[in-house]
Amino acid sequence: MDYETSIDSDEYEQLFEDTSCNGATDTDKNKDDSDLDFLLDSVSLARKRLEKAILQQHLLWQTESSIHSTKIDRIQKVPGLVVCRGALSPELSKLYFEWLEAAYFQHTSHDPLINNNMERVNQGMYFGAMDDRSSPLGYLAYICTSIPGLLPAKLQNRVYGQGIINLYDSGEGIGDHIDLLRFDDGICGFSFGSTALMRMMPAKDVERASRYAEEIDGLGECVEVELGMGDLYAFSGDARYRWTHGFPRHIDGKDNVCGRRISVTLRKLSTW
Ligand SMILES: O=C(O)CCC(=O)C(=O)O
Repeated sequence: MDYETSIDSDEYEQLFEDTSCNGATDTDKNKDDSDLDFLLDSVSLARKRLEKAILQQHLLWQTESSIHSTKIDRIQKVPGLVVCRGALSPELSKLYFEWLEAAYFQHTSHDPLINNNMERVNQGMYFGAMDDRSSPLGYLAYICTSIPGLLPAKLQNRVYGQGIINLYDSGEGIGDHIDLLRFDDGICGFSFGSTALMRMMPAKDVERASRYAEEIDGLGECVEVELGMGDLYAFSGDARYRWTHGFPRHIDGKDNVCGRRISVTLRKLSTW
């Protein structure tokens, strides 16, 4: 099985269990089989479309070297925070969004309050070397290593080993936190779908902030950064270790995410 998808073995078993334990008829079983086929087909179709576009992008870059002239913004108030607007084209970003939705969140309702008695699946994980740039996550990692200045030189050429895929529907967010210290310096994130504001605050207690989201007090001024479709951000140094980041559910009484946002963050495990 493609281990980048979140269709885990429990889910497969559940599909088959339901038909064997409940006196299911052949018709029920055929329906479940066809649901499963449909699910797998839609994931592989979305992936094929994306991989084709990635290949075309590679060919384009070989001739235009545009990746090397990609512009980055350094957010002065947060040392080590860099944003690269439109790191991925709108077309490619759309294909990423469709593939991520199909592969990881196929059964997750757009309404966070509807869960069909199941735990809401809003996160997927990938472990393994992301060194194949023809694969969807490998290509994102390749971009992070290729844009000059995105990360300090010593962190630039690396193989990322962990990806987290987060889903946010309207009114959802993630508490202010610092990523676990077991991950190395240099964390990159891609934003797909709806625009959202990322909030960054200087952390009082780094150890605590890396364990307990939302239970920390910021030291002072917070910095908000808008992230849209295809944008890439990177944290190193202070931005990684001394500032928290989070996506508040609401800002000025309004939903921060309106619609659906999916992010992919890439990390490398620390070697200590
Ligand atoms: O959604 C994002 O861009 C950030 C996700 C995040 O903070 C995390 O996975 O730790």
